[in-house]
Amino acid sequence: MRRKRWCVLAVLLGVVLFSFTGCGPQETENPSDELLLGFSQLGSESGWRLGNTKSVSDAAEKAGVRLMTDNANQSQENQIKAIRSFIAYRVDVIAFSPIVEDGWESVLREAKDAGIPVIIEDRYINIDDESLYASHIGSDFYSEGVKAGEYLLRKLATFKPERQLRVIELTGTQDSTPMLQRSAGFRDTVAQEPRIKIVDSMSGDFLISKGRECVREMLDKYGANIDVVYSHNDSMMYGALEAIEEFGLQPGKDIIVISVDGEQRAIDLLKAGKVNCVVECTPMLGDIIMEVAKDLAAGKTVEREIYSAEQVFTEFDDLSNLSPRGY
Ligand code: GYE
Repeated sequence: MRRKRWCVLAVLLGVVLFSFTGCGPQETENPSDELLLGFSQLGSESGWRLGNTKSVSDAAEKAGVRLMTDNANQSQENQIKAIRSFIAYRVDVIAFSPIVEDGWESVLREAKDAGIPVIIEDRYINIDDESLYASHIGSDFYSEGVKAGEYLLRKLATFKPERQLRVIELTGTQDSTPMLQRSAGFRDTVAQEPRIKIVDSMSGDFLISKGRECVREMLDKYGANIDVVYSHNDSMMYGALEAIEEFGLQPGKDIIVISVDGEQRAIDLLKAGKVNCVVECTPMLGDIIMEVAKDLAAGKTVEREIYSAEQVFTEFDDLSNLSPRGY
């Protein structure tokens, strides 16, 4: 009996020692060589965002980078808390996708004081002290707005000269970079054409449900006097299509539909004639983030601004050979 108790004690002691000496199953791969990256994702509002989160985690696994992630559920406060916890944990590099542009100064100063380099991914920040981040990796949202406007000018040229196009705009999250820049690029491009008028603009917060609500409201207000819906992302566009169909109109024909992102579902709708133009914005930023994070951890200088190459898909293009979008 006594002997049995000793055996149990010895086994327990062994287990305790095993875990304290760091010989547990996750630790066998020499943790000191692996870079630890803290990644704060802003939320899960769209297919684009889910694709972006997956791209980061797949790339981390491929690159042998240990990832500590947090999803802020659309709250800047949560993002700031997550970044603070990465600092407390002493990660090697921090990457985050900022929900809005302002309000990052103090937390980034804390990261700098702790000697942790920061990568801004996807959206931008508005900051006086540029030394508070090392690199920004993402899209040129202004040029996405320009491409949407250029498509509309091309479409206008297919109508009789007296034709006017009244546009309603569905904007993304207030004060986020894609919202500000996709608006500005589009406006600057169509401003040269008096036959194109932006009659209303509402924020759908990048969400399907809000896109649907906004378009319902605008159709009630303007009736069939809407010629174009310009949506700042695919999700809001899916909601807009439902509202247009409910109203008894045909999206893609009665109302011209333009969207940004380029999810597979949006491309399928473009091929089906329900959408007229989809501007690409790629969420596949994971590999480049890992590359830059490794360089930063190795003390190398990195590029300050890394843009993705992006295209535009329209009803005028041959889309038969387009490879699967992957998001
Ligand atoms: O277009 C939208 C997402 O910041 C580029 O955020 C991103 C945008 C994207 O939710 O779908």
